[in-house]
Amino acid sequence: MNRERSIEELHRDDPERADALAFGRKVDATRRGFLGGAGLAAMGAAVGGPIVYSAAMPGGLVPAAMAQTPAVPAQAAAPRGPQVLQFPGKDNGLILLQDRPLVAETPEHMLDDATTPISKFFVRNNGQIPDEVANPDAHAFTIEGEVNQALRLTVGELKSRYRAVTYRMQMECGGNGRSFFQPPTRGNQWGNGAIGVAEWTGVPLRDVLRAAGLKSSALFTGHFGFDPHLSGTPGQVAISRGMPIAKAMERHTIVAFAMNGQPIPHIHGGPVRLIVPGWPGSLSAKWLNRVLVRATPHDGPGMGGTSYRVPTIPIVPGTNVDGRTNFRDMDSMPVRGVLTSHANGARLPAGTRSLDIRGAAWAGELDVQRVHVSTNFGQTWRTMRLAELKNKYDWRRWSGRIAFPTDGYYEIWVRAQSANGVYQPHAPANWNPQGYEANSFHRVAVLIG
Ligand SMILES: Nc1nc2c(c(=O)[nH]1)N[C@H]1C(S)=C(S)[C@@H](COP(=O)(O)O)O[C@H]1N2
Ligand SMILES: [Mo]
Repeated sequence: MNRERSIEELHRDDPERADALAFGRKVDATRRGFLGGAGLAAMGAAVGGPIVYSAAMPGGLVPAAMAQTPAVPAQAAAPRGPQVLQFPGKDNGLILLQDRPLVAETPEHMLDDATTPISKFFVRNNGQIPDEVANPDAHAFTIEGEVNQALRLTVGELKSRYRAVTYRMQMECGGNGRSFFQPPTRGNQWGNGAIGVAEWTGVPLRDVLRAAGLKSSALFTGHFGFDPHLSGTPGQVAISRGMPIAKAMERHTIVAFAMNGQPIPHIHGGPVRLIVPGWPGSLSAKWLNRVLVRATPHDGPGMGGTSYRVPTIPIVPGTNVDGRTNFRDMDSMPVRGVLTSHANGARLPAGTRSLDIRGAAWAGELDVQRVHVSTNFGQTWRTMRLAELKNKYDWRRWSGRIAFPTDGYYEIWVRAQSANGVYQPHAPANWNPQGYEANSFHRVAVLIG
């Protein structure tokens, strides 16, 4: 479990406690940010042991250990703090972010498999969960709009008439990391766990589009699923997003019918869904029943305004803007790395002097070229080993060994660098009203002894 809270956030909730925890005494604004000897001792007590590299600790930093709240079973009376998802086929430990619509996150340490098992895969719904179709192979979807010949295909026909491919690919929610924004933004308060990397089997969307015949006016897609709107209003669409035709024609964009070698489970959009790897997960329409090819950008719910859009000119955090000007649609997801071998708050036996660690890193359209780990608040960084990719849009699994000079409190910081040289930032940048692209370092507290 990992919910880092900034000093501002802690101050907003309980300023006295925040000061006491961070500085060991009440402070006035001028002294805030300076760690005295008394403050350090108090902070060490709060995190359970001496902070070994305290000399390198940035002033005002709230230790990762203090930001964590253990998840509790959903039915227990717990008005605050995260709850655990209870859902058939899902492991214990996924964090329930919302009941209606159902939204659940995979905590970073549960992303330790090279291929994310279905039992650990995050869930994001915008509407109701639809009724399950009785005969999956008889379920049909259509290709309509700017095509020569509209096409209606059953899942059975999709499987028998087209050649399927299987790739291990990222599917990451556009809002992943949102909880790290300051000031907070609206939407599900994801940590870094709105990501799953499954083996997806399906037919390239471009093969189906070509069969329908794209007109020269075909510029954009719009995707529709059969999940009812939250309100239950017939005909009202829960979410319908679309993409430029070039991404639709990319060979890894597929109409998927299998996930990790089995029919896509109902909760993940079976019998058939789109997988649009490396771009916001909202494009990967579940319960697919229609792809509309358009001559203009799509305008379904989830398009326009500040939805899945980020500023092209940075705005003052907290500003109320409508996104109509100086915003662009999101495309590739940003670079992000996580530690998966140890959970935030892990305790290690006294005398532990080295530790094998591992994790994952990904960067949407781009490859990851480096993963660095620091145990001294970013003073020095060690380069981790990267595993091979199975295919484009796979994630980079990484591993390495770190050392600890003495017992005490440490934070393992992970930062990845994408192929264009860009590192994850210390704190999320380019604040935007709906909290997209928050990709700051992953911080994991460990206590030795
Ligand atoms: N029909 C439909 N498709 C959808 C959604 C939805 O609510 N309805 N949610 C989208 C969003 S925002 C994400 S992040 C992914 C989540 O897929 P998952 O639940 O399989 O993890 O599905 C996308 N496809
Ligand atoms: Mo999403």
